[in-house]
Amino acid sequence: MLHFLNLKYSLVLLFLVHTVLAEVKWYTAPDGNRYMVDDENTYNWYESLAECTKRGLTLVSINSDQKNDALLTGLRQLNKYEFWLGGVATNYRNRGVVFRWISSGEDFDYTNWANNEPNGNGVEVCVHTSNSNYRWNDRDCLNSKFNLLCEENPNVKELKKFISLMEDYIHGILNI
Ligand SMILES: [Ca+2]
Repeated sequence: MLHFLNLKYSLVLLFLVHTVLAEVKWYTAPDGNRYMVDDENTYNWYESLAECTKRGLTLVSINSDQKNDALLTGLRQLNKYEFWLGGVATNYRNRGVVFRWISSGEDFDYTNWANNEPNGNGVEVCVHTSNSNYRWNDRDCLNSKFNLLCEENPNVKELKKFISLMEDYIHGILNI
């Protein structure tokens, strides 16, 4: 009986430890965008994408100076610098290396590459923030471990806005 109880308490303790380790933080940037961060554990790019996805989120895309500045306001407070972004490269036979955002499928328009980056020539395929200036580097997706950063999928956010507008519209028509 004692043996059984010990096992039970051990399992409870294991669960608690796991829960504490898996704790993530949320913060709202000055532009209203919300981000989820796990700065204790390290993930490769695929694990980061999976962690975001299973929470209904996605890896972050940065398509303007304004979004970049607002995002970095929060990240600087954590004193952590290396986060995977949702940028990924494809090496096309006729176009060469093209970087795009995984949440939207859009090619990079805005960029914030570090000096002499990207230099991966389609071998370093995934993009992350690096150093204290958070400028971007292309890097091997599988063997590099960084912090986790997720956001609500911008397309899902737009869709929710659209559905809410439609609901208001229909309620207006039906007067309910
Ligand atoms: Ca690189």
